Amino acid sequence: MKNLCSMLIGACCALPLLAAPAPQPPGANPLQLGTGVRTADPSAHVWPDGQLWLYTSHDQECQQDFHMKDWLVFSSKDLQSWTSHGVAFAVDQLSWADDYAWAPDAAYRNGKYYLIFPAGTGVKNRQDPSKSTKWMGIGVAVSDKPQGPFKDAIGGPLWRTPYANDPALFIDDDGTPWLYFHGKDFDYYVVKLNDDLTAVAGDFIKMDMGGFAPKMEGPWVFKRNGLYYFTMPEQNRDLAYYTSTSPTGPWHYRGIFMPRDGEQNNHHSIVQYQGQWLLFYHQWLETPGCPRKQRHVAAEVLKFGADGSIRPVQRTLAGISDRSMAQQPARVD
Ligand code: FUB
Repeated sequence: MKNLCSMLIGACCALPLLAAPAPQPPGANPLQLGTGVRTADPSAHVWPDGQLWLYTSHDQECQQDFHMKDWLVFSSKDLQSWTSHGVAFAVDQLSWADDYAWAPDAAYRNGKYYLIFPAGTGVKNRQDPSKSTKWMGIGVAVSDKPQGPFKDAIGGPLWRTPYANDPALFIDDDGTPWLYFHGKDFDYYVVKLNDDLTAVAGDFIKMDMGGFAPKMEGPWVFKRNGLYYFTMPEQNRDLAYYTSTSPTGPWHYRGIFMPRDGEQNNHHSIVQYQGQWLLFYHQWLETPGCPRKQRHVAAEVLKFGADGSIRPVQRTLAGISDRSMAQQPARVD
């Protein structure tokens, strides 16, 4: 009897332990960027301080649509713990836009840090698009520090027409800044910027996508072993890529490397850090207190084949938490 009692007590004591969720390892998905903070559209960069910096969209509480108002910034030395630097920039700092603080990008150039961002005004009428007044353009904000404070570098958008959203700035090895964006009719364009990134310095180029041009937002361009990669979410969902020997194409379609997870958008960036290639993206997750899934930034290790192909990437819980393959972090003084 005594044995039975102690067995029952033992079992009862064990139950809460069994029911408790496994602790999330540092750096696992979604990234631990702050309690209750909803992040999306991550733009990852490595700056001269040796840290990885993340600039993200900031979804509102239990967001139903995309009326976002500011952008957030985070940094990490080891991809295990993240420092939140709060709001990098906000639409209320703009005289020319008051809404649609969508997917940002960032750049370091000539000792300054730049936030390249889409913002807009007006209302989108989803039932009758002919009644929409929504407009979006691309702005540039500048700071002496990666975390800001940023200030509007132009006092207006880079241009008003054509419509522009989701900027991705790629600075080539020769220093040329190429700005890719999602433009009118969901096509992708690229334009060269001037040296201080505050004006266009060439024509808008509607790129040759090699005969296959699925539409949508969120381009990201990088270069690896002399090959340019144009990556984007097909139909805003499946992460796919093209390659070219030129930053302006023509592009050769290479396929999908991260398929959709349900009918929700995705938006990503790709960067090399401490010897590993990393994919940052957002997941839509059940979020306590919200009636629908909300966006949270996550990350995975990205691998390449010998032919330069991007290997298919699974969404994992562990994400980039296993740092055993990474080189030692660069010393930061
Ligand atoms: O976050 C707002 C919009 O949703 C982005 O600009 C798109 O890329 C999609 O992620």
